[in-house]
Amino acid sequence: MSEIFKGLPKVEYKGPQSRDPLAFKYYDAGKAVLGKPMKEHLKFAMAWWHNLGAAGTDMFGPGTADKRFGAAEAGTMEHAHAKVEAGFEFMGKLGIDYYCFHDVDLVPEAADINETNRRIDEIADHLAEKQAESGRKLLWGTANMFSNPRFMNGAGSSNSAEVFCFAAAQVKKALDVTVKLGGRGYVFWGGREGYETLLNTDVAFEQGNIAALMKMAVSYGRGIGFDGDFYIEPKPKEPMKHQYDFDAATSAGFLKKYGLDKDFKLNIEANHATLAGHTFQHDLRVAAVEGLFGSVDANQGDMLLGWDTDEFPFNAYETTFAMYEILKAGGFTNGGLNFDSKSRRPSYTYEDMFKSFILGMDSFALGLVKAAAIIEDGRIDAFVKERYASYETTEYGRAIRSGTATLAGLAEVAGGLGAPALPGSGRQEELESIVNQILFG
Ligand code: XLS
Ligand code: CA
Ligand code: CA
Repeated sequence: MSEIFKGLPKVEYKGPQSRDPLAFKYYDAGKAVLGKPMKEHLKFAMAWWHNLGAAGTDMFGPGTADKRFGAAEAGTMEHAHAKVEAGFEFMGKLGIDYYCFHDVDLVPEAADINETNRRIDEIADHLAEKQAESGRKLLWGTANMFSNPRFMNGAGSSNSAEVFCFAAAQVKKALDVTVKLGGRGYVFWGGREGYETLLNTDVAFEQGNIAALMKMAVSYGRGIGFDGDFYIEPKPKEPMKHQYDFDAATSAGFLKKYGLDKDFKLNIEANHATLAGHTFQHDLRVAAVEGLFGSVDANQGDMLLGWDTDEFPFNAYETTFAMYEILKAGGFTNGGLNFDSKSRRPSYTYEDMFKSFILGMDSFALGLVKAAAIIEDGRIDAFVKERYASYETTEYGRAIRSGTATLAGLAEVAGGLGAPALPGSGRQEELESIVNQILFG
């Protein structure tokens, strides 16, 4: 197959002073940070759907980008194969080791699911060849159970048992392909697993059915040798008004309620966390605290827009705080940083695809370096430790922590303390100054 991204180079690291728009300024794959190469900390992945699929279609008009990659017509098997060639050339030129897909990003969906599955097998063989030839890998796979009209009321949460069967069939096939391609993760993003009105919805019934679908996936997946992680990817709204996997905390509660937390972790997406009214950092922290930190969909939203804009990460504060959480959580094992991000509609050229990833990868490399610097600096950690010191330095504090304290005993302590002491300054502004000093100093 001939070169698709003609004239676009293999992107190299040229350092922060470089003016070359097609070079990395911060991402230096082999450079060690906290004793490990950047590349291993970051484990970048390309989202098949946005990078090779999204051509810029929005509610007000058609696509602006030509993503046929040399195929005569979009939406054909010729196009599906061209996307494989384009995807691997792109990853090669950017130095990205992983990719993620939905079943129907890979192939055009046919009316009959048996034909769709045949097409998926054909493309999976092509992907396997390209993986073997390049050493690039699948990070995770998933099934799109939200686009086809049959999923209008959800997949696992559909009111129709027939639709549930189609969901099961798609999950089974997507797991087969994920295992065939050596993927280390399988994602359930809720899609339309939610509701518009309680007037027509049995919430307990629907949630029980989603859990049943997930249990079947675990049992089938483990049976065919999948030993990676299943993930729930939380999202609060869009497309449904109320989504069952609202945020990390809600999803953690769901997984624990249904006994799925041994097999599942969370895939935290930045833009979904902010749509839930949290920061990206908050949802990462909750995932880690719950023992469910797994993988990340890297992107960012727009504070002034209330929808899922999936922009390439640009905000260095956000990437720094995200990497701070990821480092503190022990880094990635099966997961990675999947750019579930798309270039803006007016950025429609092949060159823009390259520049979008350069921005995202540089933003995270910068975030990694700065997060490591915050940890090495130690002032923030030291302050957090000091802030809770009274639980170590007093007998009653230690009793509270060890679970031996009683209300009566603590009431007696309070009685002897007289006027309540103020808990010590939170020093937020000082800490924010430290972060700025580390970022820009
Ligand atoms: C949509 C989600 C989706 C998942 C995979 O908002 O981000 O793309 O990552 O189904
Ligand atoms: Ca996502
Ligand atoms: Ca999204």
